[in-house]
Amino acid sequence: MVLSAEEMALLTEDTSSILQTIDEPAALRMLPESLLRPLAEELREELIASVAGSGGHLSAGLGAVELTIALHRVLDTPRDRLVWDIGHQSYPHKMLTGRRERMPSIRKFGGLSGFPVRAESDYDAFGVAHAGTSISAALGMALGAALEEQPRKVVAVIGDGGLTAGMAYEALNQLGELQSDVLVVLNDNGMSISPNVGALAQSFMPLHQGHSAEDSHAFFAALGLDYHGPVDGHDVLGLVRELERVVADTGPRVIHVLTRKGKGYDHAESDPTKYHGVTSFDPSIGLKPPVSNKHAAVAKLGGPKTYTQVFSDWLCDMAMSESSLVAVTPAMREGSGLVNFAKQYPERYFDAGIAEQHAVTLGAGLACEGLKPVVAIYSSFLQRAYDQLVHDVALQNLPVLFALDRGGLAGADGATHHGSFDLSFLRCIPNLLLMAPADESECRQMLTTGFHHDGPAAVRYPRGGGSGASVDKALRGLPIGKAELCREGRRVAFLSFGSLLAPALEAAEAIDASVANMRFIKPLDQDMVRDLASSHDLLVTVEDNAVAGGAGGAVNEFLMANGLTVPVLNLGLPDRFVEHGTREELLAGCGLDAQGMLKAIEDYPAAPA
Ligand SMILES: Cc1ncc(C[n+]2csc(CCOP(=O)(O)OP(=O)(O)O)c2C)c(N)n1
Repeated sequence: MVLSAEEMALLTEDTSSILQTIDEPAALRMLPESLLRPLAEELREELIASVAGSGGHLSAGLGAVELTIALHRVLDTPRDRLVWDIGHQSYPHKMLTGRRERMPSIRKFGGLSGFPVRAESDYDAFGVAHAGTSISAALGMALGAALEEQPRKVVAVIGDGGLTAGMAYEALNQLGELQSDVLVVLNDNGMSISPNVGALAQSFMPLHQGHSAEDSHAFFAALGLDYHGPVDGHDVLGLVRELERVVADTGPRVIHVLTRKGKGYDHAESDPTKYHGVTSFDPSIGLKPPVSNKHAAVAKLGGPKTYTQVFSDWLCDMAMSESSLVAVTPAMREGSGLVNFAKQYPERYFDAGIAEQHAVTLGAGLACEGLKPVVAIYSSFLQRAYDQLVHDVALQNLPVLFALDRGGLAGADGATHHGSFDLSFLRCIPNLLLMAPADESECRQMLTTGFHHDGPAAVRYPRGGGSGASVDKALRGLPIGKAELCREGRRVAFLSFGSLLAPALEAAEAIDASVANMRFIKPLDQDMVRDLASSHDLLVTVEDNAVAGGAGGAVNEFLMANGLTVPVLNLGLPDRFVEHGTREELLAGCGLDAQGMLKAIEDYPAAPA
């Protein structure tokens, strides 16, 4: 490629980097068109190197490199509003909007968020991470701009996976009616985290083989949107030209952009699911290959399992003995540990798409027919399906088991993904059996307990591993509503709900306190609470959930209702959104390690002397 003098001048002597000259999108808009392709190459290379160092979301960003450049080139961001759906594809956007230098800090405590956040940058028009919100937010912005007579453009970028979320259709439906000035960019790579599901995804599928767009056109036209495309999402110049045309237009319109997830990094292109979210790795060899069979066997025997793996094993074991077991996931086959089950029992496995509300009511329907549905769902994603849980499952007392992964602080994904509120919003629902395991073995027992319970049940467990407790292979349940006294001490009694039992025990050692593993948030072991209240000077409740309305609140309510007047210290998550970092860092920051617990007791006005 021959560069003009002007272009050469841009490549300063000490650097051949175009990317370094782009501190803000305004500079990208000044760039000669001929440098857009080399810029895309550089951006992609730096993205790979950056995520290889920091860990984080990779495949989606790789697929959105050209699209991101073209959007910032054509739009006048941040005056024009660019709304990402989910935002896991926004790393290139962060790199072009003044945050390149801080990329190594992404998802680390005190560092950049892994998702767009309004407080982080003016270019992050809307905070996202849960799918399907972009078109609603964009429509709201467009209506706002119209009312305020602001001539700005509003663009929502949503993936074909994001477009399986019901909310996206609710928004499209209203957008088509109001005929507002919103451009929807459909970034279609045929993938969610795993291959995308649903009838619409199937009708998009032929487009990837270069066939006609008639069905997609008809679909969007029926909703009142002008359809443009499909366009090649990796031809940056073609994209710029198409976007210039479509952006200049007004009204509700969609541009259908075909991309490849993982584009430009062979490992990610051939296995985009594996590279969807990664830990740090050597980019020259990719993620570590699976350990050899011999080593895998050793790891299997001795290595600690994550709670997700414990659930995964339990599900397959239980399915073998119970033919009525069916499993439902809202698009989280890998994250929720359903890969083996899906392989072994494909006819009993249902991926509902990114559709938590539908997934929960689907479970209710299955239960009506005598099946035993297990709905595996991240705690924070269940937030969206609250009414379905109350109205469709609990009110009808249907035996649906919820396996809630990522309960409590989830770590690097941050505030949007912490399961901080589930104990609060679940324990007030009648009929629901609610359990939180202290270790991996108990998790398996609770899943069994919930499965055999004749009504709705939920087991909430944290991200990652536990104490490494060896897991009893038997499918044994627990007596419902019975806690376990783990340590007998004096004066102070810890009542631990869930995975913080280990630090509670450590703190108890230091002050010779008693410790109960409460196991059940609902029904509460009232006898245990009564006994501890009558024999101790202070009760300390411990949970990896918001103090507001949490399991400790259940203890307080019981004591008050029975006129028992012992001082109670409720330890749990504070009344603020907790940032990102490692789970250990965040727990310590919330005073939920052993030292923090001891300090809280020391500072408590009614602590025994
Ligand atoms: C409500 C909700 N459920 C599940 C997820 C987990 N999740 C993150 S990315 C993703 C797939 C998104 O697919 P798509 O929108 O097509 O983007 P791509 O990664 O393919 O670029 C899923 C299911 C989420 N973010 N929000």
